[in-house]
Amino acid sequence: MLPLVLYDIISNLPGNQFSPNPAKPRFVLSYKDIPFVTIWVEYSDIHIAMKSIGAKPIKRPNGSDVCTVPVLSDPNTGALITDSLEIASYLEKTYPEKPVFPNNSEPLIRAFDSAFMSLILPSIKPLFQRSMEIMSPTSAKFFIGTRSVDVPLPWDVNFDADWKLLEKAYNTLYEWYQKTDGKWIMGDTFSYPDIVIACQVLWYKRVLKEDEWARISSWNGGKWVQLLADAEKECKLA
Ligand SMILES: N[C@@H](CCC(=O)N[C@@H](CS)C(=O)NCC(=O)O)C(=O)O
Repeated sequence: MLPLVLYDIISNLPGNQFSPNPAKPRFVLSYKDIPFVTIWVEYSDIHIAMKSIGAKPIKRPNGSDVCTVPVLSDPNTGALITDSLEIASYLEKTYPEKPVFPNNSEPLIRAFDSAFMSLILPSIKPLFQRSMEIMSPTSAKFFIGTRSVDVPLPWDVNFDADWKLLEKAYNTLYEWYQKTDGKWIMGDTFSYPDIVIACQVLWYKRVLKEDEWARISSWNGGKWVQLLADAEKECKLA
């Protein structure tokens, strides 16, 4: 089997990885024992680099086309897939062993993915601020320019209110997890929503300052740090 190719975002951090969307396919590939290599792309070059390999664009809020990462190229089938959820869906259909959508749960997982994004989006500003700080100056400028269209500046004020909002979102998530008996959202069965949440927490861990990360680590009895550690172990990434 030829290794698949995952396009992810470069950063100033050792090992590069920070962005939650490309992290999701990384976890899925690793969980399914599928060989892959990563190509690291400068944030400001994503559109041009992904367009040049023929990736499908999505619409920005202003209606213009934009190519995003993650993109996955599978030389075994010729597939070129954009969007973390579509990549997970493709991998599940093409490589069904070790399912991440167990028991025909893909429709419900798609609903979860959208509900989770809506839950955390209102408190995204501090994360955008910290992400921009670990990019090259050119990418940081580009990131502010494009992301501030749907998440208006300033990102660095009102930190406390944003943290409270984020904590509230995780309290809701914690209530969902409390409805099952095991450590995963489907009880003893590991699945894609656990990956989605773990990748979000990984983002926080990678970009936040120590005191900010300590704050998140303390929420819900350490549930989120533990979930990240468990998911990394399950996906053989730790
Ligand atoms: N829903 C998409 C979101 C992808 C996305 O927004 N990717 C960002 C990086 S995390 C991007 O490539 N942005 C490029 C740009 O704004 O020019 C997914 O889950 O893959």
